[in-house]
Amino acid sequence: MSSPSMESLILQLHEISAVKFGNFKLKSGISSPIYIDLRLIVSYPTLLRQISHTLISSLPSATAYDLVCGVPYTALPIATCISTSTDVPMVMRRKEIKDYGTSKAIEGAFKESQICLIIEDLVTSGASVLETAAPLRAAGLKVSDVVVMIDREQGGRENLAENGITLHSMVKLSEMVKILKEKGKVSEEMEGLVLKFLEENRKVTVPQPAMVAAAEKDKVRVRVPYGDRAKMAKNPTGKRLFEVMVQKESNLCLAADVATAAELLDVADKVGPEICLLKTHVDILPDFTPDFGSKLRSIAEKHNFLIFEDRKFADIGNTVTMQYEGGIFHILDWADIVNAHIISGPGIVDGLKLKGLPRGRGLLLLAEMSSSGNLATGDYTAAAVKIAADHSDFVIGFISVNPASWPGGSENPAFIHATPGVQLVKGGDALGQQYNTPYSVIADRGSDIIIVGRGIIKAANPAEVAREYRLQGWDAYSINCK
Ligand code: 5BU
Repeated sequence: MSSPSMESLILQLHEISAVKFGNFKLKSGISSPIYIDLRLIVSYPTLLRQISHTLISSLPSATAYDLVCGVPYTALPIATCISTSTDVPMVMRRKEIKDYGTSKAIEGAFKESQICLIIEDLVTSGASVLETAAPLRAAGLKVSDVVVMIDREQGGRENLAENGITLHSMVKLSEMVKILKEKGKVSEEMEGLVLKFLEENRKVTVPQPAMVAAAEKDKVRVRVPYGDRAKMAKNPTGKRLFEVMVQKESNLCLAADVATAAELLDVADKVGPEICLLKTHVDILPDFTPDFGSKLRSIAEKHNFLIFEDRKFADIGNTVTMQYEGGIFHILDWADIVNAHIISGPGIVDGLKLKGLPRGRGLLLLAEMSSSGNLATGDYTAAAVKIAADHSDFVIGFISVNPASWPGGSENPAFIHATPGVQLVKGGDALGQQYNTPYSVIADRGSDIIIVGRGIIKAANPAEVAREYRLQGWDAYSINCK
């Protein structure tokens, strides 16, 4: 039920045209019958004060926090207003960090392990909240709650819960429209249009109650730190990978699925500082030349990352020895790591090991896959675990999706788990790929490395976005290590 003060706020937002009805083209290209622009509220100090008050009152009384942080830019004045009226200090997240080696991502005075409440004006997918949570968490702050003025009910709540953040909203978009209709500000027809729009644009159809996610979050899985696991690994490449992860505070692997070798080398150099591993599909590069491997290796040396050719060998042992070493790609010469299906039985590992082990290379076994309807499940996954145990000198770990769910399968900490199908929000593509978030992959599903392709390479600034993924991945790892 809405309170009279809430109704008055909503009426005022409508009055100042911060909420408009009609036919609007959104940034995403879709047409919407409602448009919300809360940047306007800075011009109405009384309203801003009322909003800040109502926002804080909509939090459950048990919510604890030492600091507040507004998501730039619209929520910054709201956070400031909350901070001055409640006497809770504020921190600010820098949106643009020119030289992130020296500039601070978070401004303000704070101590590690303090709890920071995020303040936001409007949540759609939750992506901007996640972009603010990542550097806060990376700076050692705890983030578990966000309070928002308006929840557009388009998957934000679920996406945030996937990342261990509970969304509290002052009002849901559907409730707001209902109030405006009751007060005669919009017609029944317009209310219907907005509700229909919301229904058609709900990204997540099965809402996961935030309570469940919060309870999940409390089930802390203690994990062996990567540094200790480096000492347990028998294979030199497996050992080095763990060491690089610790040195660079990165559990991010870039899936460099770009159109040409030239582009690949370029993105490797730009994103190199953020990653522990770079994954290639060398057979998609039309301009491959024999010096590709040595060029990529010098970039890998410069930025201290390893190279993983996602070749997915699948044949009998004798054939894969030739595919690994020969052909035009000479994968053995430049890839630290390759992977293999186990469909053909353990002979494939013997074959690859014959060539790879003398060179100190490592192998990942495909124990699970990220695509929908794949057959690498149950007994197949268990068979991969068994083969790995029998070849722990060469096998460094697995391609996994949910190793925490394997019966005892992720118990040997010498093995590393790398997971594809990762983006900042849960979802999928048109061809069966399924995405989970860095937090859910690392913290909930117990994997070690996030493999990210289009989430980074299709971004306007891949290096900047890679940094976000690195921070989120590392933060999700650090939570369970403490
Ligand atoms: P994406 O753009 O983040 O969807 O790219 C994922 C990459 O991981 C891509 O190179 C795939 O070939 C690779 N991948 C995968 O998506 N799923 C799997 O199960 C395996 C590899 Br194995």
